[in-house]
Amino acid sequence: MKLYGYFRSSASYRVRIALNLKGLGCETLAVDLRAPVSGQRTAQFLAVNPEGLVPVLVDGDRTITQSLAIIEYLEETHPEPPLLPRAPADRAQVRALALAIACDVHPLNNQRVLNYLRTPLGHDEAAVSAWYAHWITRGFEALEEQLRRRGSDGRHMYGGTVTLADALIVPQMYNARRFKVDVAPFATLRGICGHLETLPAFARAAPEAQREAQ
Ligand SMILES: N[C@@H](CCC(=O)N[C@@H](CS)C(=O)NCC(=O)O)C(=O)O
Repeated sequence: MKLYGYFRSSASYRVRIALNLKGLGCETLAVDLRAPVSGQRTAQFLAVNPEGLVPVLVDGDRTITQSLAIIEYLEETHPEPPLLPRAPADRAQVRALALAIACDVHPLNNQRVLNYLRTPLGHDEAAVSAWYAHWITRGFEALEEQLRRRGSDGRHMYGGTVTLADALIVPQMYNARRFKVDVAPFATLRGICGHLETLPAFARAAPEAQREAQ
């Protein structure tokens, strides 16, 4: 398998976590998202993914885009250890937590969205940072409340084992810290990430642990 990704891309980070949890080897094909390289906009990469987004997994003659589709593909092709609980109601809860991040927080703060706020909309860096912090804060407030209602174990987003939702929260927390969002109010999320980041599968997936970061 080959993974097109970028070391600081949180969507790529999610997939790296899932690959590590399942003990799967994967060749990394680095796509530098930084201007002026903007590798995601090259004709070569757009031929791989017309959306111009990473990650993309290539498995044999299959090309799979979208991090959650990739992780569910890995889950179905390599079921152990499971990243989704067995019971349908529990699976739905885990997916709901993951989708709250992947659909309702992350896309609003994607690089292309931030760039559009700057040009052509003309917002300055203070306004862009406020936008960024706003959507992470709203998302994290809702997640904290979900965890409070459900009674989190303080180490996982759902139940007592690592799930898909854990592979989503750690990269999102990384983004929040990187962009200096105040995460102090989110004690449960911080505690969960603090635990997960100590696990080898998560530590080896961290942006700083990637070759491009060296
Ligand atoms: N929903 C997509 C999001 C992918 C995505 O937004 N990737 C970002 C990096 S985290 C990207 O490639 N951004 C390039 C850009 O904004 O131009 C997924 O989950 O895979």
